Amino acid sequence: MNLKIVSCAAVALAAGMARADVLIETEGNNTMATSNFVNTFSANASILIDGTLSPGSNGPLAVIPGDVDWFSFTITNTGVFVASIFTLTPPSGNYIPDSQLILVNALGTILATNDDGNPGGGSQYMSSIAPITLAAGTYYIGVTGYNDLNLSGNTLGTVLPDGLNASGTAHTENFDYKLIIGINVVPAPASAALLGVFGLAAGRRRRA
Ligand SMILES: [Ca+2]
Ligand SMILES: [Ca+2]
Ligand SMILES: [Ca+2]
Ligand SMILES: [Ca+2]
Repeated sequence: MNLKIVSCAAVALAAGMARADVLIETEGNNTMATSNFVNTFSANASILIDGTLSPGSNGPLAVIPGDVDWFSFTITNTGVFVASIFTLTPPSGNYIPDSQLILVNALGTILATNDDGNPGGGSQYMSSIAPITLAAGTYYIGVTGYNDLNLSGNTLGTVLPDGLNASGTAHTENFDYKLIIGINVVPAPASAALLGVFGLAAGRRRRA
């Protein structure tokens, strides 16, 4: 055991230099209104969410929509957000797990969607949301299965997930996942304003 590494890690944890938390998904979270609330963030954070996406059914008499999982979080400052979803469920026969992700603000405006961003080269059809700057507020991230969002490639989608494909059939995705979300807070407006004042003063000095 390397005692130096252990003691450094202990110091880092004690100083609050890094935060990592795990959340286990709780059903029913199929709508924004019934989302699993993750946390309120005022500092950099990385959260791991463990969940399962369950298939709907397309029976002869009824269609039961596929599972949709919503998670919500609040940030108290402007922050840069990222998300990636991985599966540990191996391909089976012709089936390869195929996720879709969506990021929505509190007004229901779609900010980002992704189909096959495939972080880290895992299953080829898993998703990721590239760094996006968010103002302070509450946001919702949704996990669903192909092709609930009617996405054409990785273009920005226009529909909220309902567990149904464009043709009205249920998505039948069936996999366990690990959803990683990260938030890095950018300098608060007060700090930026202060920098601006100093910059202005410096500029005036240069011109004098
Ligand atoms: Ca679920
Ligand atoms: Ca669900
Ligand atoms: Ca996909
Ligand atoms: Ca749909």
